[in-house]
Amino acid sequence: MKKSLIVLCVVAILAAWSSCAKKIEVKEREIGGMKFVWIPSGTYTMGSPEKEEYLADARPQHEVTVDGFWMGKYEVTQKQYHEVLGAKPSLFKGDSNPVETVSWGDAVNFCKRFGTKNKVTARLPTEAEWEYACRAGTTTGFYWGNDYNDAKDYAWYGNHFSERKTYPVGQKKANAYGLHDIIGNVMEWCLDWYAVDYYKNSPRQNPQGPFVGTQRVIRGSSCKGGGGSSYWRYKIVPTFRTEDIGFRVVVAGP
Ligand SMILES: [Ca+2]
Repeated sequence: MKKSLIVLCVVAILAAWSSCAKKIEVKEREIGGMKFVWIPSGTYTMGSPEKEEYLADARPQHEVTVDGFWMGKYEVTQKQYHEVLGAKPSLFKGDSNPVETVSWGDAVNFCKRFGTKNKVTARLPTEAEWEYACRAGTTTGFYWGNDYNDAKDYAWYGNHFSERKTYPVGQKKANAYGLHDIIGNVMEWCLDWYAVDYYKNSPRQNPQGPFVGTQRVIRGSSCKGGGGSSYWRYKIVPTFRTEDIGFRVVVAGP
């Protein structure tokens, strides 16, 4: 009896220690009415494990180091987009819903205008920054673990809701860096050109993607589909606009 009590105590202490160890202090700031969280510099393993045979372009896994940066806590909303560019392009209307039906150029233009207006250097995240921020220290397929079914707590993604539309940002649980909807709701434009074999040649330090290309990288899956995992990647021509692609903003640190 005594023995099992001791074992129970040890298990409880270990569980408490492990949940503490995973906690990351979330540092926030607000710029021009947009909330940002600090993503600290670090090194991680980018890309898909070998077992995911269909994600050939997300292999091999490779070590990447990124500098710290501020990242939009939420996807850019329709209200924010309208305030900066005076346009309302989205199909699924709602001030707090993510803006969509925006091209890569529209997203870049927003970042430039937002940066000028608020006297900061604003841009889209690189693909390496995006995955690093999404993983938030995890090595599992999703930042909430490996179970696709747990998406219902964390993302507008998967089979836990029937209406295939966007939802107001921030309704689902954040990841450990404090980012909401980084998976699901809308897919997110990244800064990089896409190349199928880029991971074979990627530099280790702050990779910026290939120098040229015809398609840009999008990440994160959406309310309508996609691969879901932190390492899933997709590509699309930069002029394309559709109702489940939006973006979030990165601001240079510190
Ligand atoms: Ca998203």
